[in-house]
Amino acid sequence: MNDSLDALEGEILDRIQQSNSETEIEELRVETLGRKGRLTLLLRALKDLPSEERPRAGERLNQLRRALEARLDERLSAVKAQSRERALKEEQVDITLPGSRWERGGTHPLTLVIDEIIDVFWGMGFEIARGPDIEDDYHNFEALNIPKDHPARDMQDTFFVSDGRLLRTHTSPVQIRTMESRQPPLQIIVPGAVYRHDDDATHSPMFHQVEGFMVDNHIAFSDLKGVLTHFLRQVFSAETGVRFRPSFFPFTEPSAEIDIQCLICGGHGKAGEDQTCRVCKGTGWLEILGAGMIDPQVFRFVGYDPEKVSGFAFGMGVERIAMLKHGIDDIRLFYQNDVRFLRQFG
Ligand code: FA5
Repeated sequence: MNDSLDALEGEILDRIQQSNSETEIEELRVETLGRKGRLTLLLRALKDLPSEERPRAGERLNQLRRALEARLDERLSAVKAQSRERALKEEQVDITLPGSRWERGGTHPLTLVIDEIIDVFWGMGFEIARGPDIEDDYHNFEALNIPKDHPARDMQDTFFVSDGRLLRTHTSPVQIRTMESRQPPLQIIVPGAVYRHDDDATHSPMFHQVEGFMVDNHIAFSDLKGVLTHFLRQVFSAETGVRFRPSFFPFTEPSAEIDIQCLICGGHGKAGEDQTCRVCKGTGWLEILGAGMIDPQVFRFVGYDPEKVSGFAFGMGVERIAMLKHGIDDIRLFYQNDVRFLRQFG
């Protein structure tokens, strides 16, 4: 019995010494001292020994149990200490390293330009109105004096949604919606997204417009010229060339398109020695605004008396203005979300 106990003691002590984790030590404790442990079974078998051998064997077994318990506890604390030390080393924080920077977001260049446009008109007493992106045919076309099957509809290649509704092709429907629900005097601007089936360096399928209109008793074309010239001088410089060109819109009469000198090529129409400027396509001018005196027919649609009220309206492309202000020659850059591009606008 003594020999086999010595062998057991040797084996268990060896294994305790080699164990390197808390689980291993716990498993060893159960295997040896647990309810069905090897030593526990031997202790239980004491009762089968002849009574004269029992005290000595009992003493030896108990001494072995205490010794094993002590070594298991000892090894357990050593393993715990080791793993704490390892964790401390691995998780050590180098407080001398520079902290990681928080990237700060910035306002999108188009939002900056819209805000600037709003500011200038706000200064002239205009209020802001908004309308739905998904419009009905009546507000986008009919009430703006563009009847069904009229060729003027081709000027704004339209995305249709379901039930005859469409993505608004301009911000002008908000003119109608506002006049339907309010009476003059009105002095409103409408910033917002619009949609057309267009896609090249200066045309985007989704772009932004700011519509503006003023309606009262004696509004004249000179008011339109005054307001727009002041606006363009504020947003660009007083020296930038501006021209009003006769044009046609079904909802204004007379109508004009307002061009600004191309700031990309300086109005020369050339990008290099012999390359044509791709923004103004060699003309030296870029159209940024459509405008005119609100057509009497539009006033009739909203229930105003065209004999009593008059007004002007205009609509500008925000992207075009942003491109000119910042010398950007491709409209698609605004939507590609390249942070190197966006960062330049702070
Ligand atoms: C209109 O949309 C009229 N509703 C503007 C208007 C309002 C005229 C009130 C009279 C009275 P037009 O289709 O020309 O007009 O567009 C206005 C401006 O939007 C253009 O001058 C141009 O700067 C910009 N624009 C037009 N199509 C695109 C496009 N696909 N991508 C970017 N900008 C565009």
